[in-house]
Amino acid sequence: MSDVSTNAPQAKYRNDYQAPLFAISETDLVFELDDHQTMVTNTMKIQRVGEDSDLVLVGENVSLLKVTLDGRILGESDYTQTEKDLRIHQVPDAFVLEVMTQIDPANNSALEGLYKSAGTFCTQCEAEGFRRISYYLDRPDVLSVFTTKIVAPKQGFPYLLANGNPIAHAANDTHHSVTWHDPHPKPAYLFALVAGDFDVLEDHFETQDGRDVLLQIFVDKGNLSRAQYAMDSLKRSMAWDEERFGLVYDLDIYMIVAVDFFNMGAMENKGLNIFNSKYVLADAKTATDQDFINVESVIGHEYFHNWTGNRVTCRDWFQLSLKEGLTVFRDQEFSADMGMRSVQRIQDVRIIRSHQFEEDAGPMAHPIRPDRVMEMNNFYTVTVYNKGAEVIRMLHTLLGENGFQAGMRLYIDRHDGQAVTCEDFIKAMEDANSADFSQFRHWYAYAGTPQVQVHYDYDVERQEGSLVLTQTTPDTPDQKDKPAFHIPIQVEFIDDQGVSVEVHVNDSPLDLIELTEREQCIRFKGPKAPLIPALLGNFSAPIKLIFEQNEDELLAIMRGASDPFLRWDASQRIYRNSLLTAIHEDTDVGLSEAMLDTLSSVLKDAKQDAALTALLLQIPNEETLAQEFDIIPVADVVRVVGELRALLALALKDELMFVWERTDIANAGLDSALISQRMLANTALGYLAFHHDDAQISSVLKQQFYHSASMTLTFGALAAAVHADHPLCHSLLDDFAKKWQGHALVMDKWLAVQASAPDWGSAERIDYLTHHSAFNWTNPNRIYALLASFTHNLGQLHAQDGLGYQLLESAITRLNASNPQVASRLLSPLLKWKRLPEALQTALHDTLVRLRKLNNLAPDLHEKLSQALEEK
Ligand code: B3K
Ligand code: ZN
Repeated sequence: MSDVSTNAPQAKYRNDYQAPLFAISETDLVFELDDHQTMVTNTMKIQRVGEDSDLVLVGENVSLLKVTLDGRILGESDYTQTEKDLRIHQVPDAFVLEVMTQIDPANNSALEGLYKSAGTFCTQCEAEGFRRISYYLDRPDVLSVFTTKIVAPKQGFPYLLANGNPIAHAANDTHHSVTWHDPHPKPAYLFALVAGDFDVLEDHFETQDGRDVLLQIFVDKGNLSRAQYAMDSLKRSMAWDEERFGLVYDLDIYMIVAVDFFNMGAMENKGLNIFNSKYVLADAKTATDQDFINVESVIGHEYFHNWTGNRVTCRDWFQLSLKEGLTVFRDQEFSADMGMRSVQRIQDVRIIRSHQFEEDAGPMAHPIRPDRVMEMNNFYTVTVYNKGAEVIRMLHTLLGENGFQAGMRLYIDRHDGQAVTCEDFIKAMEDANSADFSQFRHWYAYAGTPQVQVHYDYDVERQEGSLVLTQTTPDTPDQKDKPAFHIPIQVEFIDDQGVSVEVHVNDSPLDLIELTEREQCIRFKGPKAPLIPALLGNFSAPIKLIFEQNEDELLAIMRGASDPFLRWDASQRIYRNSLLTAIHEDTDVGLSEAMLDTLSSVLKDAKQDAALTALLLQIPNEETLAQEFDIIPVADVVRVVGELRALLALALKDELMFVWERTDIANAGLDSALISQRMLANTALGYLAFHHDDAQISSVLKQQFYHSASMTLTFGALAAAVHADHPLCHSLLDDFAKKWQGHALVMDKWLAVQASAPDWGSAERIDYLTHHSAFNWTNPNRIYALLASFTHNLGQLHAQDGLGYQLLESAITRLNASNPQVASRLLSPLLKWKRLPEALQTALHDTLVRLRKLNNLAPDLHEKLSQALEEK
């Protein structure tokens, strides 16, 4: 039957939450590992905690072999089995249930549950993967004490790992086993098991309460030296969490295993993190500075989950942001404290503006705490994670560091060992600070990006000014007529000398406006001089500010604001205005002399922070510009962004060369000054490479590509050449591939740089690359590098010939069957069909309709397609 509606997956609603009817105090697991016939014996001590009813356990893709209740083997009449659950009739109030299942890890291409990654057995159970291992109460509010015995051949599997501490070993001639016990009750999604052969990097950390923690990082043989940075990052994370949050590690061992096949970045399983090797392995030869930064941030993120996620977990999956928003905020602060705070902040904002605002404006828009979910894996989104972190950051802004930390302490004291809700978190923040966040709660409840319109007036004679702020939030698919939000807006003012000055409201300095009304007027007193307001300092709220300021005003902010975010933001507003003018007036892109002079002096100023200079020079990309339009004029967007790049390349050539020449290409050190210098060198070369016929620039490209000590610069040169379509790009691509073939993570860069290039990344080229030996349809990293990069290449994805859509349609069709989570990620950028010009709109709509009709459409895709096609 091909009727797509018969087996349609069902949506679940947050408001339907019901507490579990049974508790599982202990879970005893025995795994007898085998590629295709792994046997799992799951012995649970179960107690009834709710009303009298059958016990319903969930399971997917598992073969049930035997069920035993208090020692009695159950017959067919004792239970009912459906495709997704196992209902055991008439169970007593307390009993021991043993469920034996058989699973097939080697054929598990979805990488959920127990699967094989190259030669390693590993698990991924969040969100609902444990049910692919055994029948269970697979929900985060059922916490159990786990004991796990792993039995495997000695050959090939010398290391057998699970959560907690090892408590027993056994062996015969061919097989061995290790038993692990985790004393901390946990939901099944935090369960983990690994079996394989590794090199192990070991170290120790002594906690502030005197516990000696053994730290182990397991990597593929031969990769030990590439794990050192991850180890250092782990120790920094542990120290930072003690220092800044007062949170101390709670087991004697902390293990990290790097695997090559992994759908996401990493997983915070209790005491046994499993990582995508991309976020563990890094050395100067193979990793860029950004890779190192990512390793530190993901290592930190997973470590910080030990308290925000594991010790205090989520009651249900609608509360995902409780742990993710908070933990992203914590990892962002960690990175900021370790490295360059302002650069970190600007990069975080770029993610919100380019990806979260886009999601918020599309068919899958959802609040950070969603109300309706069909496939939970679809909700590991920039909204839940990154907007979730912005919401936490707003609480931090409103309460200050001390008030926020007081709220954190109360939250942890109250809820340690519990599965709780976002409401519990806000309540703790309120109670610790005697604050009222009733209106602030709207940030959890409503989707969409609030817009704040600003009117400003200043009377120099009377030294009085006013700001009138009006807020509205657009309708999103399930929500209309939204209430006013509680929005913190940080402000500063620049005077006619170009310096930041204080203004006052009732004699107190005005630096934070709390906008709570739909329209609010703030009156203040200032100096006897014209004043320019600079609003939304540090991006204090995830909103769109609509405030027309002229270029002189923006340049004054860019030169004089004390907040680096505001200086950068002013530069982006100037670029945006030129780009939009060129589209609206159908003219070439222009940039004023004043702006070019400002950029030129920033480049020539040796005292300027090089990283910030680089960020000031980076113009909005095509995707960001596209957000300005209801109907995206794809060709115009591509044209003007390209023109502005060329214009800057021409106008600033000497200055760019000047900063490039100051770069130390032989030093691969990782201190902030060197990282900043490389960032600026790559940005400069990115423009210089537009000079195709200039011998000096060709030689600079070659020098940076062939003779630098750091992958950051080698790859930067390649990216510059490919993105500018420089004649050298062919030979650089070839030489890079020759040198790095066989180094999958490095070759991912080679795939990604082509897929994201405006000229190079055509659908034909990408299609060709899917046949290259560096590509592999079963590994998510390869697919993200090539195909996900392509989905963000606006001009090529939406090319007139429709080849971009064809390429994605066939990739998604293929992945629907093998790895729906990955398929679903590729689908997201295609959902905005309504925002494309007519011809593209029809072609894209037809593509979505064909995908919707696929046989065995995975719930992940079903949910997105039915939302985008507005099925009701
Ligand atoms: N919690 C995991 C994500 C699991 C994703 C499941 N599809 C990684 C993280 O946020 O730390
Ligand atoms: Zn997380």
